Amino acid sequence: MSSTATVAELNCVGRKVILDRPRIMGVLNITPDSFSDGGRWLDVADAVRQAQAMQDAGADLIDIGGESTRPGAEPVSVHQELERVIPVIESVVARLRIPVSIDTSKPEVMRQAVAAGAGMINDVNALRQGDAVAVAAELAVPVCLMHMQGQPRVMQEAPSYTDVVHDVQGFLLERAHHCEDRGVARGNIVLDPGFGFGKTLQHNLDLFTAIPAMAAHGYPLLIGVSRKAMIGQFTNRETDCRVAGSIVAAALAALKGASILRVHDVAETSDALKVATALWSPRA
Ligand code: 7PM
Repeated sequence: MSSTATVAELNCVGRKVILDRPRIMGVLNITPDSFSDGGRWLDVADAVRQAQAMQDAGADLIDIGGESTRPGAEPVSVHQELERVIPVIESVVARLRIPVSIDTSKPEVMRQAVAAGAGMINDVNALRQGDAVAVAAELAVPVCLMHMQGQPRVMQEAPSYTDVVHDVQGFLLERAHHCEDRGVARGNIVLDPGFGFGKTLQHNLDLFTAIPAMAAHGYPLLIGVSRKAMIGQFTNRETDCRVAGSIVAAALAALKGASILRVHDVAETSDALKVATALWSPRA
């Protein structure tokens, strides 16, 4: 008997991400410091090299962001953000075969990034800024709606929930339905509980446990735990030494039903996912 179950896929302006197995989104941060006078061309070339290395290492998507969402970070202007990301998106899209997602909350950046070739929107603010929902509907690209309590500058001060899983799930489903009502295709919506965004360690643990329940709503789930504080809380290691902890967390998230893992260490995560999926339900 042949299986007839259809596999979900994201169509990122023609570049497809087939969700038949856990997929990897590689993080490419365009840092402000790198934009000193005269260094611009070199910075773009370096970003493209990093993106190419991630594709070679097994990335299925590259997430490009120019606005720091780090707890305590200061906001960045539309102009600054565009100046950072647009040249990189153009070069990366021209040279790589995998799609690029734009990590932004600003509707104008979404527009210009997609015009420059980006095929997906990753918004930690779940399209709550200005006319972001209308823009996403018009651009008709996949969009990741992430949950965040508070704003980056203050979100880790006193995270509080009645029932974190219930609250986060309720928020994400409400946003998804709101977006669908305004013209975003259901098949273009990806959900993300937003690990570390206004969450204590216990909140993160409760959400991690609930990955199967959250994945059961039918929207692909994106999970980002790479190098985050939670990994440091278990291992007592600084950001740069959280690779092993991060790949274990990514593999477990995948086994629990996550569709896309947002990671910094693509090669290691790629191996981990291959081994984890092979050994979890062996076919031979
Ligand atoms: C410092 C602390 C710098 C934390 C950057 C971060 C997510 C995201 C980020 C996520 C989605 C990071 C975060 N995290 N987008 N953007 N999901 N969809 O660790 O978990 O990269 S920024």
